Amino acid sequence: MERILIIGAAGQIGSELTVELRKIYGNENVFATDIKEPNEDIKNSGPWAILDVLDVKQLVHFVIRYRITQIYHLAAVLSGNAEKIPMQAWNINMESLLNVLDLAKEVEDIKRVFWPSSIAVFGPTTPKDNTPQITVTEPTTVYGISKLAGERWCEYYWKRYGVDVRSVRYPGLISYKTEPGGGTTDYAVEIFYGAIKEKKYECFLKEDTYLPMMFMSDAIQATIKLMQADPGRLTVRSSYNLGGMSFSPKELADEIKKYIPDFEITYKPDFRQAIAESWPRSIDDSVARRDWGFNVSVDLPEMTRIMLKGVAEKFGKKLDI
Ligand code: AKB
Repeated sequence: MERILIIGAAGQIGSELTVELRKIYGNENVFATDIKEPNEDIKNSGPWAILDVLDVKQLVHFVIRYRITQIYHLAAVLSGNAEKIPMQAWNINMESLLNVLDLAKEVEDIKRVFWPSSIAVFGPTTPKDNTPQITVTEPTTVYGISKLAGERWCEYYWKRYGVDVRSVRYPGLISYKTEPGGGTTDYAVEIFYGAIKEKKYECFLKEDTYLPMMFMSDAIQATIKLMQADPGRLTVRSSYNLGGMSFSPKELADEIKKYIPDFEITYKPDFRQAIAESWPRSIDDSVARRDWGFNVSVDLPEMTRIMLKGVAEKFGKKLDI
């Protein structure tokens, strides 16, 4: 029987992943933890606790006490925020991962670890379109540097100690249940709140900035699929490229206008423009498709519809779309 620890369960990915994992493994077997309280659904449907992954003693105690067999370590400082506190972000992102990897190496019960990497491992010297699995990785953000170093550590722990750690390079993730915080791709979520609340949005990226994106349900399915895959099929132990869809702020705004014709978007690029320009426009995820059957089902029109409906409901509005 699996007993799963989620670190970062109150965040954008964690809040939805916890729900899905509880459906599969049973509510009582999925332990939601974070440094802040998760949402009511998570608190009411299964075990949760305040846990700081940087506190090794607390972490070890928790893992032993609840006989944890799998860890999903999702806590991180994202790209935009990390640029404001570079050394702190580096320490948080690296120390937390190394704490988890070391724990998995030492505690026999822990059979599998998931850790997310990002398209941020790529940089301005990487081919921008259909970016291959193996290519130039010279990130210019502290977040990207921490994710690239993290990938190297994951592969090292697998090769050197046999820690079964699995990872994907998430593109920008879009969801309405829990808002993201401090990322460069966050505009693609914020825009829906602007559209529903005020029929307008000021975008911090230029209108023609293409970035790879994915709807959260596809990201969650991919994560679980990778974690359930036969280890013998996995040829990448650093992190798998995941694509999804690619669009620009203008294309997304045009899609929103199909439902809200008087929606207005304006552009005021800030420091995140340079980050976005250093990342790929689209991703080649053929290796993930081949190794463990990665696929996506939500495209830009479908995502726009789901997001508008979901955000509208949050504000007590009903959109008949
Ligand atoms: C960010 O924008 O920092 C993240 C990411 C692409 O990893 N969403």
